[in-house]
Amino acid sequence: MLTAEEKAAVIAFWGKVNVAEIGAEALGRLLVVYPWTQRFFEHFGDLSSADAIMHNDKVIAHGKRVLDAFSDGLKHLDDLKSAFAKLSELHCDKLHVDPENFRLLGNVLVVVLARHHGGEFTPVLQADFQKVVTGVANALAHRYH
Ligand code: HEG
Repeated sequence: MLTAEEKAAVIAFWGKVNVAEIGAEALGRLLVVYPWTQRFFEHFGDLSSADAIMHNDKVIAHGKRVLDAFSDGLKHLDDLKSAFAKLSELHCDKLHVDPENFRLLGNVLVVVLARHHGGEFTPVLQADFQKVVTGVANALAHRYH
């Protein structure tokens, strides 16, 4: 998927990312920009406006949780399918999340990283990172049946 140099560049960049902040913003923006994704989070309380979503404590906490799991996955870039097998089963069997949503979140994540990291998130790095989010989305969808 990526050469050794590309993987090293992605991981070095990721080391500078504030996972809690970026996770909260990415999940919040997913819910704002693609409002139908809110149906999975009705038990999170007030999602009635962009402001309510972006300041919702449960959204903020869950965004961190999701991105922590994503970070763990970056340690297994050669075997994302195994790394995300358990989470794939959970999202399929228990959470019933349509896997298309993994792709949407990956794309939102790239946008949020570009906003926060600007010049440092070079087009080359962005292209490599796009491959990573696609790989993670495919891995999370892999155990669906
Ligand atoms: Mg999912 C729970 C990871 C995308 C909806 N998600 C979780 C959990 C993790 C996780 C680690 C907790 C699992 C547990 O309870 O053991 N999620 C995860 C990753 C990604 C992702 C790594 C993509 C990179 N999730 C995702 C998307 C949606 C979604 C796109 C829906 C639009 N996740 C979802 C829901 C829960 C989790 C509804 C349960 C939340 C709760 O009730 O606390």
